[in-house]
Amino acid sequence: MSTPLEQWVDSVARLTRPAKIMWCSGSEEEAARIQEQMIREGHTVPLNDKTYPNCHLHRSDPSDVARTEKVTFICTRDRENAGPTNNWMAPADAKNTLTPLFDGSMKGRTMYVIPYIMGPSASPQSRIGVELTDSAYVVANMRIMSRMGNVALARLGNSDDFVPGLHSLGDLSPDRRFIAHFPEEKLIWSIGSGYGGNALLGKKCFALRIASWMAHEQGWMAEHMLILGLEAPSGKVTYMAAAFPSACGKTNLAMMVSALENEGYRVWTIGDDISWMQIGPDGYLHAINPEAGFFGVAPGTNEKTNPNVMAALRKNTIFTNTALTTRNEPWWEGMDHNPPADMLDWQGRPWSSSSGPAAQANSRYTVPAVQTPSISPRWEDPGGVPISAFILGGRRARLAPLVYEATSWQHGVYIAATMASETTAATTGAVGVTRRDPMAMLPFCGYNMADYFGHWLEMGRNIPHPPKIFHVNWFRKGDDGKFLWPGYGENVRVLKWMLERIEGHAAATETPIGIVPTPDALTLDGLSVTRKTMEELLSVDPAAWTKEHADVGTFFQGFGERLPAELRDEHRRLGERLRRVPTGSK
Ligand code: GTP
Ligand code: SPV
Ligand code: MN
Repeated sequence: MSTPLEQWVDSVARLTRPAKIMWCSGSEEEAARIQEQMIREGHTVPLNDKTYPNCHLHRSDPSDVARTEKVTFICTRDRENAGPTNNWMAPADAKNTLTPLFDGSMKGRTMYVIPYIMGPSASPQSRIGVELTDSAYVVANMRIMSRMGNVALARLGNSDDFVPGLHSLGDLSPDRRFIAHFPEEKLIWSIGSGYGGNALLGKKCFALRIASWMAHEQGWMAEHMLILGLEAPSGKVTYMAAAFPSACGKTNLAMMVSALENEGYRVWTIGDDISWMQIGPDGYLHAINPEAGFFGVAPGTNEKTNPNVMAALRKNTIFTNTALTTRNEPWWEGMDHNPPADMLDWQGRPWSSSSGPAAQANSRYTVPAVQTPSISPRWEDPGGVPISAFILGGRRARLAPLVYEATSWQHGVYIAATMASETTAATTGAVGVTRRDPMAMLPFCGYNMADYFGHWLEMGRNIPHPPKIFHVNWFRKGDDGKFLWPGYGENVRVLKWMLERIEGHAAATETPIGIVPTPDALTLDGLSVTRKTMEELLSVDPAAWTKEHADVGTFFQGFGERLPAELRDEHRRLGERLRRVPTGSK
């Protein structure tokens, strides 16, 4: 008798017709063979084995360098269950469209079977997935990003309780690229891309789109959030989870080297992208990081902005679409001031300063989480860590103050549901366009977003000690177009204010949009930010917010009757508060 997993593998092999099937064990010897295979295929080179031991540079197809939201589908029987913010196809139509593309797509190639656990191996909150792929690069990445191989098979046994994900490179043509999710069956089909969130199916496809559906059904939360611990001088660690859209600073905040380390404040990393949370026996929301590695943005990463990750990625790391120096080392914009001479750019072509960026704007590193010096001793705690704060944020050149706090859970859900951010290179399409990105989940929510808002409201009613909700904006710019706030390690000053709010003793003033620190409430010792800049960073402009309020109204209309009444109420109340502010005041 074959197991449910074996039956599925057989049926996929009959469709895709690989020359060979390889079950991944997760062993070191297997990892070495996969690396050799990648090098033979010609898109991967080993890096300097003295300065970057066991590291590789992979160049993806130039048309395949970011997630492609346009061809990402939620395939529910009823279109309404996918909602107005997702692309939808009927499950049968999706299968009819994709089956011919998978037909024979692995001919002459190896099909890898990757059983994996999302979450610490010993955690009851963890879940199992299995990815079938014809990409050695995907295997090498999944090995870093998840607990992969025999450890997952042992946990699965003969059970059918796993999320199947079928992936094939196909012909890599953007016209024949589809990332299809079948949440009712908990199934994923992805073809035509070898890149990041399109191809590493444990990450956005399972841990967010399918998991958000499961979480809604089962009463937990799957969120696009980093998880960090803020240690205070007393030694007490307070855990926080933060939702920022793609390429808006999650990895950097999670691994920050605190500017207040001398005062005893430091940051511990639990996760940098995804958080699975359920209510613990102590009445707090408990978070686990479902991933085992970091798939981080390279450009802008350096010894000053993120020394922890710079230390981490000196071994066992895969670089994707960075430049290559003559010393066989990776390079990207913002790594240091002076680009080394005679580099190859991300496509392997000789680079000169007139030929544009050397590294692709969404170039990335894949690094095991344990290699990060700031990794929390509790990062694999089977029970997760108790969360005291949710932090929401995005890129807003104008409008949003450095930090503000919601007056209640319901008000916090309104702030989360109306978040907006300027788009980045993490997804294909225009960069720098402001769009609504509720909970930083716009591209990742596996069901109707109005129902998802309802789920947040419901969770708030059920959590005895819900996290306090804050909103931050590290990206506000002055009239000169420069960032007003120094960001990175200095962001700990804002976290410290949050901690004091949680403990109930930080100075703050109420504004129409929420609770803002007084300019003196933030610890600014050793920082060259003037009082005037600080006031600008914390200012709330009623006229600009009145425009924002109208824009949110239009956004909400898209959800029709399904939008929870609580959010309509919060929206009306914000309008009233804004109207009460005397015009011309700040
Ligand atoms: P995904 O992996 O796509 O989900 O991205 P992320 O949210 O983890 O973003 P990440 O931390 O990788 O940062 C993305 C970009 O924003 C990088 O180029 C960073 O250098 C930059 N960045 C991060 N934090 C700050 C900050 O506090 N201030 C400024 N100005 N830039 C920042
Ligand atoms: C993001 O875009 O939010 C990422 C990178 O974390 S990817 O894995 O491509 O989704
Ligand atoms: Mn992300």
